[in-house]
Amino acid sequence: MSRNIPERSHRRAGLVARAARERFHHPDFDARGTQGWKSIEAEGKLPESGWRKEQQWALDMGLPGSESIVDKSIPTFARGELPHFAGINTFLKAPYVENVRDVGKYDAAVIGIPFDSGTTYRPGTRFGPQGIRRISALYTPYNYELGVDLREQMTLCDAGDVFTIPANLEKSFDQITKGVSHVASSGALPIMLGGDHSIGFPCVRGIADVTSKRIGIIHFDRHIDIQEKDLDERMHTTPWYWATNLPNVSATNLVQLGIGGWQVPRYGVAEARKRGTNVLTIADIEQMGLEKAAEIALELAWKDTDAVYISFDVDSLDCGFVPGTGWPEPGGFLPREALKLLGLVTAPGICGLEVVEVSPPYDTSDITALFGVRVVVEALGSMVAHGNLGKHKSIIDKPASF
Ligand SMILES: [Mn+2]
Repeated sequence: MSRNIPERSHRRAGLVARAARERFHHPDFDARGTQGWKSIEAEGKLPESGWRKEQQWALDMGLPGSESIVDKSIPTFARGELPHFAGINTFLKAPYVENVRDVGKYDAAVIGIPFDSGTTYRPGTRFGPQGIRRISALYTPYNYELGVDLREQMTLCDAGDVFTIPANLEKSFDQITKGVSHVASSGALPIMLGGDHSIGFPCVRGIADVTSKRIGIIHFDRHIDIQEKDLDERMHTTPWYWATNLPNVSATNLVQLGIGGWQVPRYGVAEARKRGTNVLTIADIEQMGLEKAAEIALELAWKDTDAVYISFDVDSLDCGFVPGTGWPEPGGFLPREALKLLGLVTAPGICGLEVVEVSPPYDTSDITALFGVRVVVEALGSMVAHGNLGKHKSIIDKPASF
């Protein structure tokens, strides 16, 4: 409370200082109503058998620690989550699935797509999967506010990278589609680490190919990315032109969040108008609020569709938060806005997720890559919290056989 003149006069009168008393006088405040308290309570209800299993596995694989180590759960060779600075990095130190035929044993599979040949300005996103994996080592599988522990409540693997062909967009697209189709067919949720945004088309095609059902897309970006070609090729400015040409993907189910600024090509805008995509700018979202924006996005993406795909371009954030990206633009989302919106739109379940345009060579202190990690764990955490991870399996009715 403010220290105003009457309080001072009380003090002079020899009364107990009101400021000191009133600081603790909030009759409406119920600590147990806060998220902080509820989260503390919720943690106590989470199992820890996954963690115990990992510790035992670490001892079995890495040898029990030396005599002087008091904590007998510590192995000689680092295995699993700890220490965060050690180990061979997969995404979130999830098991590396060397034989990709085994991905179906997991609820979700991370696929690296190291590809930046669709870039029209800054390159470097071919190092995106490595950069994201490396800083993902910083994370635990537990989220305090959501009260979820991914290690206890789901299984995740890292399928490694798709073999892309830097000199050839089309061959790379075919490789990416085949890889995504394989993972989607296995039943594991495909999570793609880009890579520039040109991968949006082959990734969606990979899922659309293995289902007769219709797919909506929620796209976070500053850029509209729906022109037919750029520099005579299907570059990272074009994915939604091609994706919404697929027979079971409609532009009217494409919801584009955060578009704006001075880097949106007019050809793309004309195409969006022609096809009837749905755009909410930062100003639109700010005005209506995040909850309403999420409701509208879900309504449009799920209208007459059976699943929704999420494409998250990290440049949808204000460039101050994502220096390591291909086309930085001021005025985008704040990180906490984007995370909240992402959590809301992934809550009902999704059929795939891509996080694109992380360019480690331009990054500072890993912050762009770190946000890339956060996009993935936020989506998984939200689906786990709402019990909707795995719902996408029901749409796979034309599994790819390789
Ligand atoms: Mn973009």
